[in-house]
Amino acid sequence: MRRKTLGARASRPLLVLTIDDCRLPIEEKAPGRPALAIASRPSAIGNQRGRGIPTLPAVIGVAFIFCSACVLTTAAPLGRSGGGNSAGLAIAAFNGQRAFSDIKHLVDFGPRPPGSKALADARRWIIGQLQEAGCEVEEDTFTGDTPLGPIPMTNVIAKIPGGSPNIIMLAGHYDTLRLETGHFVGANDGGSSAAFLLEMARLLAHRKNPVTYWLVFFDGEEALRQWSPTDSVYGSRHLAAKLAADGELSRIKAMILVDMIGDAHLDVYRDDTSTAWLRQMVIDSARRVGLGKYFEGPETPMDDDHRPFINAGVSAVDLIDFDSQNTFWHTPKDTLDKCSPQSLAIVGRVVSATLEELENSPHVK
Ligand code: 1BN
Ligand code: ZN
Repeated sequence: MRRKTLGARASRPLLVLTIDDCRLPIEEKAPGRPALAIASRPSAIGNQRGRGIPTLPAVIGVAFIFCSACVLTTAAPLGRSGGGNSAGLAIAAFNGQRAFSDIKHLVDFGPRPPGSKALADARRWIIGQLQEAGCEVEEDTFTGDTPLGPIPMTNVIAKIPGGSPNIIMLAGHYDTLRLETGHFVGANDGGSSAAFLLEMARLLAHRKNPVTYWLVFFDGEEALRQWSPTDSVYGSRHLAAKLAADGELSRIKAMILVDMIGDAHLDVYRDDTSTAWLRQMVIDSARRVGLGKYFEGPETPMDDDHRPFINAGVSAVDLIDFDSQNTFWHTPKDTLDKCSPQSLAIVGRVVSATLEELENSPHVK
């Protein structure tokens, strides 16, 4: 299995400027790695108080800095509104550091298997974050019929209205594996997907979206005893069946599932069970923004929360980095140090570019 470090793969320097709100980004640096990810905070320029009438050199200087920043914004791959679409509805820069902090918050709840108090606490926190971002939130509670008996489970759905009733669904799981032999906190497996969705919710909730977005946090992705078609993906099986029964499933025009995308050694697999056109759109978008090399992992079939939706006829893609199977996957070593803000930012950038493309595609319009 290929293992590559981000440092070796980072080819272009980061500079992102969001002109509309005049925020300059800060660079995120993990020890020993070049900066690659995206973050933002208020510009020092914007915060300076004027004192009297500015001199001509000062005016020229400010104009020069502004123009330089505009040029760099256009040139920097991570800073572009990558869709290349005509709508011009760029999604704001994904803050990898904030998503990484969210993983830490989730890990601090401890092991979060279905039905546990820790998962209920984590869910309350997730819902609070979504509401703070301005999202309308629904809890989809059901009973999972598991080999360990009936277990109460709850999917969390943030619904963000848009110009069209057609839905793009972003999804991931927030439960963690029930590991009886050790302390499993699932920083990457369960933590990174939930943290990723929270950050995307913040970005999409503050945008005028041309379509409706649903961000779905699945419960019960993990097997309770042994992964099988019936002992796995409880939350997504329940939701797909419920939406089909309610006649709402046909509104979902595309589903992007993320799983284990916080891995510091990012290598997203090309899942063979994903819908071909959608998987290709993600890869093309990644290449367009200069991040294609992170999405060229092994081509292999993956079983995950997209399965019930694929089976029901929904176009879906699973963005999953399964390289961790060789090292820390489903072991107590799945801790925060295995994740990085850079990986989250890369996936955030690529998913954002894909969304901008999707919104203008005949598949969704
Ligand atoms: C993802 C995270 N999965 C479990 N935890 C699904 C999966 C199952 C991935 C088997 C690979 C193999
Ligand atoms: Zn798992």
